[in-house]
Amino acid sequence: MEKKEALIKKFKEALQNAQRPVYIFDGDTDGLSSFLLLYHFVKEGKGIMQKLHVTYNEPFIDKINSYHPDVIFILDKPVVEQEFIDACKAPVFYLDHHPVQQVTGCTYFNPRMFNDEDNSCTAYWAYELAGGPLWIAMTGIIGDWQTHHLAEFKKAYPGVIPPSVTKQEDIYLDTIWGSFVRMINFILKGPTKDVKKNIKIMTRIKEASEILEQTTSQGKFLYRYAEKIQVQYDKIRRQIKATRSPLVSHVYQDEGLSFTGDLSNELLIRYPEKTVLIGRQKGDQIAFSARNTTKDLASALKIALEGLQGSGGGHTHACGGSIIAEEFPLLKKRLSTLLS
Ligand SMILES: [Mn+2]
Repeated sequence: MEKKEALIKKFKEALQNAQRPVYIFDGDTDGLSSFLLLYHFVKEGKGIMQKLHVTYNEPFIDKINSYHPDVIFILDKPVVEQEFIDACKAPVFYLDHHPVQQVTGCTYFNPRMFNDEDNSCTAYWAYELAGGPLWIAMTGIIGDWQTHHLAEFKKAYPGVIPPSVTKQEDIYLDTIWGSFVRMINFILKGPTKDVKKNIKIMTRIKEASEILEQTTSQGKFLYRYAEKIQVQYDKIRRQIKATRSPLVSHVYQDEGLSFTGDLSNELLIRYPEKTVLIGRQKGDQIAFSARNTTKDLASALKIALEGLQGSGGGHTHACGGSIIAEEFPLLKKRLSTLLS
């Protein structure tokens, strides 16, 4: 295996030589920030946000190859299909921090290859490569639940995070910077056409204050967009109350916006001792996500789903699945018993 420094050097060279890159990035703040950092460095190229795994499919590959990129950067994607990499006609540089993938035919950097404990987010590495701007890096870092460069950031941007606040959870929920990160997360939601436009505008934003204080028309536009999404998020959020049950749970109707991850994040911070169960209903199916911090959720879910028309699984403290709507209350009841 190549040395870490040698790999970083290869990425830096690729970035310096890039003339017409394509960037494929994950559909969250870490992915977006990583893209923006690289884009600010190269000042050229085409960004493509991808919410799902990067898999081989012809229209997608055609879209990329027909742009005639000289290099392809894949950022913050947990899974990239080998077939996809093989079909790319330009060198692929894959930067990520999720569990290590077995991929060939590309230059792959993942901090976990060198230290399994190191899951420093993609924006952190993109900042290492591109060197700035720091506020963009901090959007991805805080958005990805990390605190790299915090002291430096507080100094460079006084006021957005009070000096005494150091925990990620507190930053996320109770500071100006936390609300900024959530705003950026919200501009990635909605119809594809709108999201594309928002991303394009983001490439033109020079300072966070343009958005936070609405000092430019572009900043104002993004602020207002985020505000509209926020209203819908709050409408759902307000309906959720914790009871004595070990579960905090809620089902909302799918209206084209997915808030499952955001709701789980916020609720888990507010109720760290509980298991958070969020469902998104579409027709007679409910797609759900469950998270907690201490109890073995994966085992409980497996038992709770027995005999039900649903499926699910995942990690010890983070699971997902789907079930027919009429059986959701039963699933809830069982989980509540198993996790109490
Ligand atoms: Mn990430």
